[in-house]
Amino acid sequence: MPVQVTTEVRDSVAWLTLSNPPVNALTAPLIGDLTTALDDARPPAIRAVVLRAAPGAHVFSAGHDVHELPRHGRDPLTYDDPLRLAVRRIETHPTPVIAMVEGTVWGGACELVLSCDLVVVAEGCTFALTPARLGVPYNLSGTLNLLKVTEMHFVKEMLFTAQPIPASRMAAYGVVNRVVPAGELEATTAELAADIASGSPLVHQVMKEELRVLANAHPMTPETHERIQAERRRVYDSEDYQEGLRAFDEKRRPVFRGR
Ligand code: YXS
Repeated sequence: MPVQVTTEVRDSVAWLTLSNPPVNALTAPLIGDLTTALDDARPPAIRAVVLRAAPGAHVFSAGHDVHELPRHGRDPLTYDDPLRLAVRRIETHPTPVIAMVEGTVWGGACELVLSCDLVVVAEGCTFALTPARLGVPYNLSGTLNLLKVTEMHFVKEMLFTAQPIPASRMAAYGVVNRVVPAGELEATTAELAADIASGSPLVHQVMKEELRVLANAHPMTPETHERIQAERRRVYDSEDYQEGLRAFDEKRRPVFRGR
């Protein structure tokens, strides 16, 4: 199987390109290749990482590979799920990771992009959080990751409507750092990466970890966690969950009946 994440190193910046045509679905093999590429992109040799799709991509990533979602009675987003592994791997990577985005971003790929440390997008880019369209009970660390980067009402609009949100609104809510014309995307990202690469990698590593632990500092009792997990189980055990997956396979809009 061809490698689904390729790496090019330029001036101590590692450029990682997602390469799983036609829509960069986040399959387990792709996440494995992403992890390997990140393992090879460590300081002090590498001072910054850029995560991108192929130049001119219409779809940055269609999110979790729907065909890999469990069909019967299993949590689709467990701790060891490929998407969860990828998000944590980016969050704990010892150098800053910049997401350079063109095209459309869907589902769990939105969280993957937003788990990066900076986000630079091309005009025309959109982000769509789709669990409600697929019947998937998103998980606690995933919804927390969204809350960490923007305001509650905006998170709820994205999650409850599951509609593509334009780059301009993502920037207005502070979710992305830069919105630039597509022709300037790579140069803008390269300039940001160069600025980062000229800084102290030791300081970057400790400040990134400080920000991660502070942002994740949310007390929750074991009983509360168990209650939420029980509520999530009712969703992934539901007929609606089956309907969401069936509708995707049949390329039609789902009809959710709330059971
Ligand atoms: O029919 P073929 O075999 O040609 O395959 C089609 C699609 O089925 C396939 N494909 C995917 N396969 C696995 N996982 C996916 N997420 C996925 N998305 C698409 O790719 C082939 C080309 O798709 P097609 O014909 O629709 O291309 P298009 O250019 O017209 O449209 C591209 C998209 C991305 C707009 C469209 O494919 C789409 O809306 N895909 C679903 C996006 C989405 O809902 N992703 C969320 C996945 S679930 C997830 O990330 C989390 C678990 S959650 O749901 O909780 O957020």
